[in-house]
Order: sequence, then C-alpha cells, then structure tokens
Amino acid sequence: MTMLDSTATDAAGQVLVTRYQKSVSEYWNNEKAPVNIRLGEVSGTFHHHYGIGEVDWTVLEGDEAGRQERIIRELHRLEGAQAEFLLDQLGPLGAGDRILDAGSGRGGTSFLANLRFGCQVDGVSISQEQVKFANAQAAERGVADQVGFHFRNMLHNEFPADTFQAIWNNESTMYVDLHKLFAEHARVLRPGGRYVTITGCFNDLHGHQPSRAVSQIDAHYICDIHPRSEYFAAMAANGLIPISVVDLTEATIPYWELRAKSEVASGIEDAFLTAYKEGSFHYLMIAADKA
Ligand code: GPP
Ligand code: MG
Repeated sequence: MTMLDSTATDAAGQVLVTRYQKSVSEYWNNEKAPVNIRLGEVSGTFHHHYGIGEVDWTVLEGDEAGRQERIIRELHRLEGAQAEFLLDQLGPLGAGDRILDAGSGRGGTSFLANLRFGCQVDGVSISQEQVKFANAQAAERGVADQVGFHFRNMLHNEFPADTFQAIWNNESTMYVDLHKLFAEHARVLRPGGRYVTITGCFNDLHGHQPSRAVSQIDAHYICDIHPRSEYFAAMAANGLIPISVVDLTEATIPYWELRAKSEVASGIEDAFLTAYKEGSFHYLMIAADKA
C-alpha cells in the first residue's frame, strides 16, 4: 500500500464510522438517477431534494414531443423554489459570515446560498463522488474560493466551535441520529446562530411506528425517517430554540403529482403521495436559534 492509499483509507475510516454509513456512502457514490441529473442540467444547479409550490399544469398541454422536457423544467423550477424558501429562513447574513450545508449532495443549495448572501459556504457529505462533483461545479462556476465541499461526516464535522452563523439540512436528517446531529450543530453554531431543516417526518400523533408508505420510502433511500416529535425533543435537548415551523405538505403534493407523470419518475412517487395524503407523513420546515 502506498502512502497515498493509506492516507485515503485512514481518512475514509474516520469519516465513515458504521457499516450503515458505509452503505449510505456507497449508495450516493453510485447514484446517477435521471430525476436528479436531467433536472440539474436544466440550469446547471443540481438538487437532492423535492419541490414546493403550484404546478403550472399547462406544461402538459401542447405538443407531445416537448411535453417531457417541459415537465422536467417545471420539476426543476419547483425544487429551486424549495431551496429558495429554505434560504429565506436563514436570517440576515453578511459577506463575512460562514454557513454550513450539512448533507450537501451535488451542491445545489450551497451555490444558491452563495449567490444570495455572498458569503463563504462549506458543505459536508459522506459521499466522495458527491464532494468531487460539487467541488468541480464550484470551480466551473468560479466560486471555489467561497464554496467548498468536504468529505466529512455531519455528526463530527471537524470544524472549530462557534464557526457558523447558520447551518441547514436540506432533506438529510433522516440518515442520522438527531440528538447526535443537533449536539454537533450546536457546537459549531455561533450563539444566536440559526439552524434550518426541511425534512420529511412521520406523524407520531397516533403511534410510534412509521406507516407502510413511510417504511417504503425508508427502504427506497436506505434512510430512517424520524417521528415529528423527535425533532423538537432533540432541539430542546441541545439548546436549539424553535422560531418557526411551516408545514409544507400541501405545498409539495403538486410536485409529486407532476413527478408521477414524468418519464424520469423513480417509482417512489406513489409512496410519497399516499403517505402525505393519508396524514402519516409531513413535509416540514423547522427553524431554530442557538441559545
Ligand atoms: C432527496 O434526494 C431525498 C433524500 C435525500 C432522502 C429522503 C428524503 C425524505 C424527505 C424522506 P434525491 O433528490 O436524490 O431523491 P430522488 O432521486 O427521489 O429525486
Ligand atoms: Mg431528486
């Protein structure tokens, strides 16, 4: 083994601690779903989250040949709207602030954040391929000095305490233990800093197990969707004080209705529509401040 090999192995060993984390990393290293790549190619901003807002259903009208392309553009527009809504919640940020994208995927939300706030953005992902892709994008966009992606674990992110004015998870909390996650976020957030997540969580009003449809979503992504109450319990336990909660469930259903009609549908659309419509699953935005 060369020195380089041993360094790479050691680094990977530190970042990926559990067998579960290794399997999640492997999943995202190999992921090239058209529903993500073709949507990303519309504008060059690649997202790994869903969309919100009213669908322009006229995309279904008109010539058959262009219909699928119009659907893809519309899905991408709704995903962009979701990311912009998340950024709306981050509070006032200046060029001197640092912000963290926990579970940064191919970098979409990070780049939109940098465009809006002009500040330094760090993204962490346990997928080496996603980190490579996102850093290549940063170079291509000419913002590599401001936006950087790291092969790191959001549960031990390796940044010094009190580094960030804002941190977000855009649909990435379902891969980790919330108590560990929020303890780590609280460590690196500056006092008064803002935390925001948009997430799917199961409705534990009537029980502590996820519904069949939610379990199907878990199996599809190899994730572990948390109950709604756990977000607030884990925030409270870690000095993160909620300031705003928005139920986006109604706002995301049209995205899924349209996605189900797309040639890039992945097969998970019916599970989301069932879960949302039967009330066993919510799409929530939660914002909190660090005490
Ligand atoms: C979005 O990623 C989904 C996840 C990261 C995990 C599950 C999220 C929940 C809210 C339950 P994606 O854009 O890669 O998914 P897809 O390929 O289905 O578009
Ligand atoms: Mg997607």
